[in-house]
Amino acid sequence: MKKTIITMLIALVALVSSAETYSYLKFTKANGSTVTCSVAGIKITYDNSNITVTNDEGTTTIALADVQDMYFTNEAGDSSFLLGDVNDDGNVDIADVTKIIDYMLTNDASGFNLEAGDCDSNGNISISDVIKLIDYILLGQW
Ligand SMILES: [Ca+2]
Ligand SMILES: [Ca+2]
Repeated sequence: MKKTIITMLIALVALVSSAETYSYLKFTKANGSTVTCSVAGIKITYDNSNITVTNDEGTTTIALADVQDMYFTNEAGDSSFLLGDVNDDGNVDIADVTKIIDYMLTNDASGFNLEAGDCDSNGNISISDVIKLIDYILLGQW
């Protein structure tokens, strides 16, 4: 009996120590932007069309239809950027295409949002990001 209890305690300790703790809850929206919420004091509620996250920092409301992905992470990351909005002006347009090409030619990253420019999310900036961005501008979807 004593041996069983000790074995169970060891198993419990192992289970607790292997469980990961995360610092942030992150949402990816349909337009590719992300919203990062600290899990400190987090409370999540749903209503008909919105998800509301309340934490120690305040309240964030996101339309459920706009949520593409939701996951826990330890990366604070950039709280929000618009995928393809390379020049950070809030719009995805031909000026962003020009900016990516400029960056590829000059390697000058000033005023260039690298994260937003990696349209195919492969970790680097290349001609495939330009193609993807042009496709998005023409078709309206990634
Ligand atoms: Ca832009
Ligand atoms: Ca890329």
